[in-house]
Amino acid sequence: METFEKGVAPPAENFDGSSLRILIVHTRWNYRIVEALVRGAEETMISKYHVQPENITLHSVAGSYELPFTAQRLISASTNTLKFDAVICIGVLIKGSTMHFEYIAEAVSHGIMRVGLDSGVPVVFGVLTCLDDEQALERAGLGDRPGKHNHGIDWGHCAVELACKNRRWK
Ligand code: DLZ
Repeated sequence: METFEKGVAPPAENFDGSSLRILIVHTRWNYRIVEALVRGAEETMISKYHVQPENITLHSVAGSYELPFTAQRLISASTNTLKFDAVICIGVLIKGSTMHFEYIAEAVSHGIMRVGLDSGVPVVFGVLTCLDDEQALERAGLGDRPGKHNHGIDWGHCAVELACKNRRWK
C-alpha cells in the first residue's frame, strides 16, 4: 500500500509568530494524551515560528464540554488588556458504551466554531474524537502503531497561520 506523510503540510509562507499571544485551553480528561498534544502544539509554535514561551497561556478545564465556554470567556476577558491572537482548544473524547460521546462531540465542535466566528479570534479545533484508546494514543504520537502522528503539531501550525493572517485581515 502507498504511504504518505500524515497530518498537515507546513504553510508555503514563513510566518513570524514572535509577537503572537496564544491561548491553549485544554482538558484534564484523558490527560496523558492531552498533555502530549499540548506539548506538540507548544513545541511547534516555539521552534518553527518563534512564538515566545511566555506568550503562550495555558488554561485547564475538566472536560471537553467546558472548552467552548471557557475559550469564549477568556477571549472576552482579554480583549482590552492582553488580547489573544489565536486560541487552541485541546481535548480527547473516547467513545464509550453510551451516547455521551456523540452529544459532547457535536456540542463541542459547534461550540468551538461559534466562539471563533462570534469573537473574530481564530479558535483551532484540537479535539480528538476517537473510537478507542489506541486511536487516541496514535493521534497524540504515543503508543506502538507505526502510523502514529501527534496532531498537536498540526494545531500549532494552524494557530500561527490563522493568527498572522487574521492580523492582516483587520
Ligand atoms: C462525561 C465525559 C465523558 C463520558 N467522556 C469524556 C471524554 O472522553 N473526554 C472529555 O474530555 N470529557 C468527557 N466527559 C466530561 C465532559 O466533557 C464534561 O466535563 C462533563 O459532562 C461536565 O460538563
